[in-house]
This record gives sequence, structure tokens and C-alpha cells, in this order.
Amino acid sequence: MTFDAKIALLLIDIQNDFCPGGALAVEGGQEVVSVANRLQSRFETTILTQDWHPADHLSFASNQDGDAFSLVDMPYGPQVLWPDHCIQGSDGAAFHVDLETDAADLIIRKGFRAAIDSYSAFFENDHSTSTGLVGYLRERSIDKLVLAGLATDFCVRFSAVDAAKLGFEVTVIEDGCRAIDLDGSLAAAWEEMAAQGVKRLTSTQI
Ligand code: VGL
Ligand code: ZN
Repeated sequence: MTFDAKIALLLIDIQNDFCPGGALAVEGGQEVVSVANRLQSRFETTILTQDWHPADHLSFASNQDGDAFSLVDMPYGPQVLWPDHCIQGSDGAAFHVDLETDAADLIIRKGFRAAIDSYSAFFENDHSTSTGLVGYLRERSIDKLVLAGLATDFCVRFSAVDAAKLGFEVTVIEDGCRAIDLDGSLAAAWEEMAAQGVKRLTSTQI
């Protein structure tokens, strides 16, 4: 079946750097592309997000006194340090070449301020700076979201949880996601999403 205008597909960060060979490669990351494309054909509205960092971004271990994948305290709370990734305009920041992007209504970029990271498509990591996405969705009377993309336990998780807290009905397509899984972050992600009422379905169940 296809879905009505009140529901949108939100595809999170399906970019080269999160796929094998990329700077912050997620195991099997490229496998979400075909799932994402199949899903898109069933939705009137698709929105893409794109992780989009300046080279001096403070989530990069190279710009901090710390190792990649360690935690540091930022003014807005704990922050994982990452390898340099998704640098604005780089090939790593580009969408996977096989991802269908022509039909997307909106591409929302995030993480473009050097001093603050943004996992969620809705709020930066201070949980208060808005990306503007909620206003866009409300203006279009969209109240249900289906999410897929990378990575399950970071940007998909934070986007799904924020969306649920904002009152959207949220479904995450588990075979349309792949995880980084840092210190149990994948299990914690599914737990938190479930606690917020996020539904978990496969692409064939929806
Ligand atoms: C992401 C870590 C850093 C993601 C983005 O898309 O899940 N993870 N930046
Ligand atoms: Zn990032």
C-alpha cells in the first residue's frame, strides 16, 4: 500500500562516510540503501537528512584532546568524539550514490555549527537548538513519521525519540537501519525508543 499525505518517510544520514570505506563506517551501512529506495516509492513525502560538519567541528577527535570513540564533556553534556566525517562538500558527506534522492521534498542538514553536534533531525545535542524540521512538518500537517537510515543507535535513535516527544506517531524500520553499537548503545537505543512509544517494524511488515 501507499501512504497518505499526513505521513512522511524520514531517511537519516545515508551518506558515504557511514558506509563501508567511509570515515565512520557502519557495518552493512550500504545495505539500507535498497530498503530506503523501496520504501520511498510508497510515500508521497520523503525527507532526507545529511550530517554536515565544518572541518573544525568539536565532535571530531582531531580537534580535541581525546581519542576517537571516547567521551568528553561539552557545555551541553557528554559528547562522543568521532573520526572526522561528513565534512561539508566532501565525497564522504555525499549521499550514497545508489540512494534515490530526486524525489525528496526536503534535505535537512545538521551538525553545521562547529561547537555543537546534532544527532537528531529535530534538535542539536543541547536538546533545544531547533533544526526547523518540526515547523516544516507541522506546516504541512504531517503527524506520522517512518524512519530508516544510519546509524540506528545515534542519529536514528535521537531523531525517533525527539519526534515521539514532539507528539508524532513514529515507526522505525529495523531492516532499514544499521548501528555503530558503542558500549551497548544499540540495546539502549531500542529500549529508549520503545519507552517513548516508537514502533519497531520491518519493511515488509509496514
Ligand atoms: C552519526 C555519529 C556522528 C549518525 C552522525 O548519523 O548516526 N553518528 N555523526
Ligand atoms: Zn556527525
